Order: sequence, then structure tokens, then C-alpha cells
Amino acid sequence: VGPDDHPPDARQQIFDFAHNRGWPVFADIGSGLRTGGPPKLVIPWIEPAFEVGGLADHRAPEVILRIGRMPTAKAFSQWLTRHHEVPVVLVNSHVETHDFTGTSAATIQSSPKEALDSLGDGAGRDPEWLVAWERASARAGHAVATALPASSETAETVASLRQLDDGSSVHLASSMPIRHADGFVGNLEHDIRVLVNRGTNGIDGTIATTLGESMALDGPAVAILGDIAFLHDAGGLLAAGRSGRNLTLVVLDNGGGGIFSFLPIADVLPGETFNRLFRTPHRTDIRALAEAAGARVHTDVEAIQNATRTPGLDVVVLETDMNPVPAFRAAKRAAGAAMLAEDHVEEEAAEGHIAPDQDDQDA
Ligand SMILES: Cc1ncc(C[n+]2csc(CCOP(=O)(O)OP(=O)(O)O)c2C)c(N)n1
Repeated sequence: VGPDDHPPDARQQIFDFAHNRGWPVFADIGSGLRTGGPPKLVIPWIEPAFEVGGLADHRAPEVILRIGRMPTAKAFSQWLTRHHEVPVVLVNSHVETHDFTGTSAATIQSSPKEALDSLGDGAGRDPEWLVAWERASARAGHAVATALPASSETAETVASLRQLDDGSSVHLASSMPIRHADGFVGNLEHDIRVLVNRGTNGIDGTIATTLGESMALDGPAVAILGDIAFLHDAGGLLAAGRSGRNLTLVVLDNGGGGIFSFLPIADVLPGETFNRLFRTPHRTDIRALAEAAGARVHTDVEAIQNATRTPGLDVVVLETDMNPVPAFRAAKRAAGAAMLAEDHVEEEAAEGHIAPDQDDQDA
């Protein structure tokens, strides 16, 4: 299930549909299906599961029902293009097709509710298959919890989300915040609303968008965004400060565009050239800028919960490693290997047949 605004009744229907058939639900963090204590058939580890040699290669599905936009996890769209033999039925209530991989065998142009109703009851149920996925998912959660370096921006994103109270909304910005959260926060007990802008994936207007979200929704509004996205919307920051809305902006300050470190060219160009042309480190004092907009400024993740409980604008600046790649890959490898354990493929996992470096993300 991809990132989309699925209403609560559609979410419940997706859970029921999957439960009746014994299917796992691979849910993007932007799908709304991973918060508020979802059932364990919701598998949040899409990136490691669909990696080359991951569990989806060993337990390949006979058919995929893809609901909504393309999930964020790069490994999933790459898996689809490697597995043309697996038919994908795309359920899509939008006019656009959202199938840039060109892998859908059929499209049902309707809401998930109508589509699932039309698919009838769950003949051919295989409970063992679902249990195997659920157990693999639990193992992945434990593996990620121990494999994530504490100070990495992946861990900071996960910790930030865990600070949020029920009833909050959180905007996950392009480029890395949504990927950290989608990949490694797992399922959340907290009843928070996750908002993402998938499609053009621009870094522009992130603060203004979050301000708009805070006006449309009740409860505290939060954004988790990179330093470049923050600076790109300095005008939105000033408006947020003037608005009087309860807004908390969590800035992952990795000194530039962290996503570009995933590009193959990062390994080829001399560091200085790569920085100048791709990473584009800024020299702006983020805290001073936030204070100029009237924000209270904090520098640790524990400040987030209190900030969301206090009216007005708060900016939490978390300084992280310049290169998010090692922690991201370490977590993915650990989760992928844990999913494979117990599934008659331990030897291959131990031999390192999970390809670690297939995750060059599209900026
Ligand atoms: C409006 C716009 N301009 C340029 C880009 C290309 N772009 C993609 S990611 C990125 C850097 C983002 O840096 P930052 O906000 O610090 O996030 P990080 O990659 O570190 O998570 C840029 C410039 C874009 N997506 N949108």
C-alpha cells in the first residue's frame, strides 16, 4: 500500500481483506496504515524485504495487489522490474496511473473499498505464509533496534517520531526523512497522522506546507526535514513564526543534501568536487535564522515532546553525520538478514548473498 490519503474505513477494509486471505500488507509510512497500533500483518520492512536476495526473493508472491501510489522504498520498485513474472494488479483511485516501472498487469480504476469488495472472499488461504512473514517482521524489528547507530540521522528520525503524542500530525520531508522513517521506524503504536508529498518530491515549500497542514488539522503539527529544505523555505519559516500556530520543525542538519551520498558518483568524484556540485553544504546559522523567525530553538531530540505541547513555533536542530549512507545500509542489512533467518535460507544470508548496495536513491 503506497503513500496516499486512505480514509479509516478503507484502512480497516485492507486489514480485513488481507486477514481473510492470509496475505501480508506491505505498507509505506505515508499510507496511514502503520500508525495507531496496526495489526502485525502490516509489514513495515519493505526496503530490506525486497532487496536483492531478500525474503521477497525467497518467498516470492504469486500476485501483488498494489494500492495507491508507488511505495517509497526503492528496493520495491526495483523488485517489480526484476520480477515481471509476478502479476501486479494496481488499484488506483486517481486519474494518473502511478506506474513508472510499467509493471502492472492490470489496473482497477476505483477506490480501494470498491476494488476489494469486487474481489470477493478469500479462497486459497495460506495461513502459514502469513505467519512466516509476521515472524520475519518481528525479527527485523529487533535487528534494527540493535543495528542502528544511536547518533545516526536514521536513529534521530525514529526517536523524533516516538516523541509525538496521539493526535499530532507529522510531515516527512524529501529527501531522507521519509526514507529513514519508511525504512526503519517500523509500526507505531502512537495515533499520529503521517503526511508526505510523493510525486514530484520537491524540497520546496516544506515549512509552508506544514503550516497549511496545521491549519487544516487539529493538534500539534510537526515537520522532520533536512537543512537544505529548511533553508529553501526561509519565507515559510517567517510565516510560521507569525502564524501563532503550534508548529515544531525538526531539522536533520547533515550539512547539505545527504541523499546525494547514495549516488554512485559519490564514490567517484573527489570529495571537494562532490560537495560543491552535489552535497552543497550551506554556511547559514540555522539557529540564528530560527530565532529571527521568533522560534524557540532546541538541540536535542528529547525536547520535541515538550515543544509539541507548547503553543508557538519551535525548531529542533539535530546535528548528524554528513553521510547518512553507512547507518542506513547497516540497518537494512541487519533487518534483511534477520528476515531470512529461520527461513531455510540462513546459509545464503550468512554468505552475504543479500546485495547491500542496491539502494541508490533518486533525489
Ligand atoms: C525544489 C527542488 N529543488 C531541488 C531538488 C533536488 N534535491 C533533491 S534532494 C536535495 C537536497 C535535500 O537536502 P536536505 O533538505 O538537507 O535533505 P537530505 O537529503 O539531507 O535529507 C535537492 C536539492 C528538489 N527535489 N526540489
